[in-house]
Amino acid sequence: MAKRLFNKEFFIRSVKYNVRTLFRKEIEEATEQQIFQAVGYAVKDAIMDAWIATQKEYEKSDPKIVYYMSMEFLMGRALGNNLINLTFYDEVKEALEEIGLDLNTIEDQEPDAALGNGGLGRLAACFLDSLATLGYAAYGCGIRYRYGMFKQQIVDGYQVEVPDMWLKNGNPFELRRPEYAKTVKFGGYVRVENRNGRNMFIQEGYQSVLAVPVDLPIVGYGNNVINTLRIWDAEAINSFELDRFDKGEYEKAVEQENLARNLVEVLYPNDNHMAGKELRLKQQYFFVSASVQEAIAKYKKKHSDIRKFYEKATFQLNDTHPTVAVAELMRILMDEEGLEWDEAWDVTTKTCAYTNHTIMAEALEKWPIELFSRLLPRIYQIVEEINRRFVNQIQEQYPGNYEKVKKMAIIMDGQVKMAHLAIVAGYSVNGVARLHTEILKKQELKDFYEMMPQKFNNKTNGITQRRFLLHGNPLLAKWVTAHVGDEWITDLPKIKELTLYVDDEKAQHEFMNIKYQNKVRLAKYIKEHNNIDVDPRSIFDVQVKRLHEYKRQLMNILHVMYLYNQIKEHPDMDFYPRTFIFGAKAAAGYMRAKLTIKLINSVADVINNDASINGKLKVVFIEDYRVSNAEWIFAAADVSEQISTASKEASGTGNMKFMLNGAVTLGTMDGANVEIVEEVGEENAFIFGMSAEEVIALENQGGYDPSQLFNTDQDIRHVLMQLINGEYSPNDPERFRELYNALLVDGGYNRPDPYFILKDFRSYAEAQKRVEAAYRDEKGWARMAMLNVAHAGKFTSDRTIQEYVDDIWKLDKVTVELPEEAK
Ligand code: NBG
Repeated sequence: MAKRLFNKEFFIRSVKYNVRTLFRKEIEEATEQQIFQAVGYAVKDAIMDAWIATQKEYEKSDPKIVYYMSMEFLMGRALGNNLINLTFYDEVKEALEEIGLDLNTIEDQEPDAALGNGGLGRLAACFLDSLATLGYAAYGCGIRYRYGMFKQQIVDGYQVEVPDMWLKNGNPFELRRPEYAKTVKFGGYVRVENRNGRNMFIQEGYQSVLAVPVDLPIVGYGNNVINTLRIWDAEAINSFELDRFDKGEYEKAVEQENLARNLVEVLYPNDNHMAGKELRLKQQYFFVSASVQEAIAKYKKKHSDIRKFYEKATFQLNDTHPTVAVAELMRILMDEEGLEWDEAWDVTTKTCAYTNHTIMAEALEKWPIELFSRLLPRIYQIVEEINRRFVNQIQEQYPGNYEKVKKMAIIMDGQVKMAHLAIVAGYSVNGVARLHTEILKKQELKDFYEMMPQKFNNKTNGITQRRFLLHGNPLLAKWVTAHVGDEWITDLPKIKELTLYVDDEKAQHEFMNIKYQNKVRLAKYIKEHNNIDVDPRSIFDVQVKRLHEYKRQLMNILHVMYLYNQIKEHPDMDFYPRTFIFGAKAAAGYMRAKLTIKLINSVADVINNDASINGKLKVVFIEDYRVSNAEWIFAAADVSEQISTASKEASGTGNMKFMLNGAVTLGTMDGANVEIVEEVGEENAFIFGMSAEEVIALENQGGYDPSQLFNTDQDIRHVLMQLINGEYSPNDPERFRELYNALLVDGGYNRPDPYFILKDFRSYAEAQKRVEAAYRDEKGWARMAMLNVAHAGKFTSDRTIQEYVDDIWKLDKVTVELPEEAK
């Protein structure tokens, strides 16, 4: 990989200059935040030449572009990652040291760009990294939320949400581009006017808002390619235009100001759950309309035949959130470009592709037609027509079968079903792991699969090794490079050569020592943030992800309660010290999830302060789990908890980050765990619990009766009783009754324990026993952990993106040369 030249003197001068011009200070007087800003601007400078060169190359060679449309991009911090991908992280670190600055401290000043909830948003971020690194022309299209994912504080064991003011100090990497602003219209009505025999649809009486693009550079690794994440900000249309178009009505002007202010104010903090709020639909149409307008404008600069738009552009819809793109594209093609329905439909169905990320019913987007048609009157007309034609098609193919129509129509029971719209109008529908795609085809989307099987395909998720190994775990990254060379950075399967060393005692020793160093680093973080002492020699057993019932953090903490009971009952029992680490945000309105956080913290309080168990067991809840601290957490983990109810976790991507960092999976046969085990071998993971098939079969029977378990299994009963006898809430014994009831009375879907926590409990506890036994065998464990690293090759997002390119997008590869003077 070509390393770009780094000019140290120039860089240092640039940092000093920035401190002066931005803050009127010398370096010695500047605050850490100011230093971060100055360094950030210096790095953006270093990016600029390549960013310009990339744009020029795209203009010249005119490659097909993928527009990755997503409500969420969970980018994390940019500084360290940009330096890594520019290939001069170490050089900058050194240069800064020369002037008395520490790069790690500076990195710590940067707020995470947390414009996403969890896996779906982080996947989008990994995809952008891979697209740039592989040299494909891509735009991320999203929203510049003024407040990203909330900051989580733990107060008295409870989650408290604090607004995330990530932009308060400014963002050195962003570039505002008002010259490309677009107008987006909401509400009003549609007037039909016949002009020269053609019906024109004219939206009137609407409110409009200006969408202003803000660009962030996406640095490819060592290849001079800089792609763009374009996030849209909202502004009121200026009053001059108001005068002209809206006759200066004061109220209207204020309304438009408010609309602009509210529109991009905040990210809805729901993971795998639909908010159903009017503002959310507005956000969706806002960024989609602006992005589609932009894509068309870009195409028209070079091409005159809009009927061939799909040859140069493709829209990937990240879940159903951007699905209005389908109708917006139809609208522009017909109402503005003058195409007939059939022509516009041909273009649209060759342009749009849809990724499904979940089968959770509560996550499926359905909008009441009242709301949808009021907010987007012209778009609704188009969706109605798409639906009318599709229903005709169903009836032709399945004459007299009204069940099919009821199940498949886009508009039914007063609602617009966004997934159906995306499938009907898209040329590709993909799931995110093999098992998930199979469940889509055989269960959730069975009818659609039968009608249009050619659209369905699988794209197992991946992660970028550049952030999650090279940046997040420098010790291990260096060690891997020393053993197998550095090609793994852009060709992860090369890491497989590590298998040569798994039985080598020296290598095992070094590997375990690196893990130990990383555990020390995390232990320090925990001491600083939680004031809990944890022993880096204990097993670090980690579950970090969004808090959701199907992910079963409750099962994990119930098992911890069970272990504690065991230790108390048998004080002399042989027990390998364990540290159970949790990190999770709960959606602000998700009461049962929030109560689970309180339970984890309450259990932690009791156990961590019980001197009688000699520190054998520790429980830590890491506050404000996010991308930046995740990098450290993965690096320090021994055991990766991936314990969702089988069939519910579409893929998971944390599982892959753990694997790459040498943690062993303790999990169910769900999502991508299935493929992880396939790669590394079942003997190098700890698998337990019901299979997806068993879960689905049991669900179809209406669930099961956990009272049997409660009555016959003393240990389970003991733990459950502790939820309601005040063991962990002495001054409010009823506090956790809700969790007890969910497990034994009704946990949703009108049944007890809908996520089969108690059903899988014994099997889980038994797998945990196997973990403990395996960890005692130091060499065996080292071997197993190393094999996990060695077999992580499949799970790079570079592989995933190449599959999207080959099977769906059909993009051309681009190479970018820097002009002489910029080299
Ligand atoms: C999530 C799934 C994860 C998956 C990510 C990325 C949603 C709707 N889905 O299992 O729960 O890894 O998407 O595909 O957030």
